[in-house]
Amino acid sequence: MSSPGLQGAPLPGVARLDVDRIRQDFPILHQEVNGHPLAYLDNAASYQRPRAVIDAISHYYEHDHANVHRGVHTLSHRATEAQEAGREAARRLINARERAEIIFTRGTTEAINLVAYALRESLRPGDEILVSQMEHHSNIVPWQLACQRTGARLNVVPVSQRGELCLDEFHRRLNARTRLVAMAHVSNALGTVNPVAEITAAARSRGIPVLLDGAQAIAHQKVDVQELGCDFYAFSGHKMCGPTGIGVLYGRRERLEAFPPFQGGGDMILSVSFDHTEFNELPYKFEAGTPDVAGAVGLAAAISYLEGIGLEAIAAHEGELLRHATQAVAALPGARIVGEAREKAGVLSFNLGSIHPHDLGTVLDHQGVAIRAGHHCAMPVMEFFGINGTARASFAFYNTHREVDQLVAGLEVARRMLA
Ligand code: 7TS
Repeated sequence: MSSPGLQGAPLPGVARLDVDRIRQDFPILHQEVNGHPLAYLDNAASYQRPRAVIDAISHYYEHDHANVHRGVHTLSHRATEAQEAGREAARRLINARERAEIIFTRGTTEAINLVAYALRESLRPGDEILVSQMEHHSNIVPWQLACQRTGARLNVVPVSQRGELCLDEFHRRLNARTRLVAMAHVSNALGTVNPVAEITAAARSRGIPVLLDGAQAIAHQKVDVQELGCDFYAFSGHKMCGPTGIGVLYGRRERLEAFPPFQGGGDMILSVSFDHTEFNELPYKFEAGTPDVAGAVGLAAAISYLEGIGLEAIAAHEGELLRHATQAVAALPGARIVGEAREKAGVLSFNLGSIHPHDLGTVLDHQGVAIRAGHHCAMPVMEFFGINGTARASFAFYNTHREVDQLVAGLEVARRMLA
């Protein structure tokens, strides 16, 4: 899917964000770290939360908490409604057809594991799961586990030196043995936005289901699962201003209905005897046990917050920050940008000469700049680029150009100290 405005100039008609005002909503951003104003540039790992999300969770615990579904009393009804409002918000955000297609999970990782677990039933020796070389480990290892049990194998679509998916290789590798295509919508290590609509169209024309790992896309651009035509879409609350511990697996109804349950327990059943258990309808069939109701409340608040700002304006602002940071970092002596795809989201991975990324991260932290350093749980793509890891700055809509300057100034210090 192309992502207008992610890297180019602001789109005409897209309002500029009032970032100073937005930052007032985020209590955590207003602090000094090691004697410097905090520049939080580790958003690909986890976002910060606006007060609206924190307040919604507190309000829920102060007024409405009880266990869901099984209760006849008022608080239980309120908790059930709060949980379902979270589901409806997630449905609306990604334009799923119905709420039953929204399964709450602990996050992207659990969502992918749920699909991989279900697929074990039908995988046969010689079957293939098509992934890309730029996947996060959580979109590799669950498939490896499924393959180990079934004799199926991974088929890996390579990336180019720019960090783009080799599309002709994708088309060549999509074949009669492919049982699932599992791809990142946006790469966390490179920032690449994959052409997921084209991927999905090609797979679906052959009846092959597609799972998109949306962990890095969901807070950066408008996602419409019907338009994308994917069968599964996974994302995490904490990567979109919501709480940790909650995420979503979207699945097409017919795919989910064909799946066996993931975990057994309360809420996922209609009736249980020692001879026979009848499973609940969607989505509850996949939600065993007491759910993370506060998580669903926080997720709903996060979604409303993001919608209030507008995903187009978010994409445009992050695109400007990325362009600014890319130019400034690339101009530093010895800089190597890792991931130069034409379509990128707000992720800048780089190395500076032979300085170890961890050392860069430590020196930056001393100057109040939070970035991530390492392999970013994407070791195969690091290996492809012949490196152990990168320093990675990742941007959110509440980041400023001043913070980009602080990053670059910090890198200058690191270079003088360590080069
Ligand atoms: N997929 C992608 C593309 C990701 O970036 C991540 C987390 C996950 C899956 C897993 O998400 P979780 O919420 O279930 O943990 N990525 C990162 C990162 O880049 N740095 O820390 C976590």
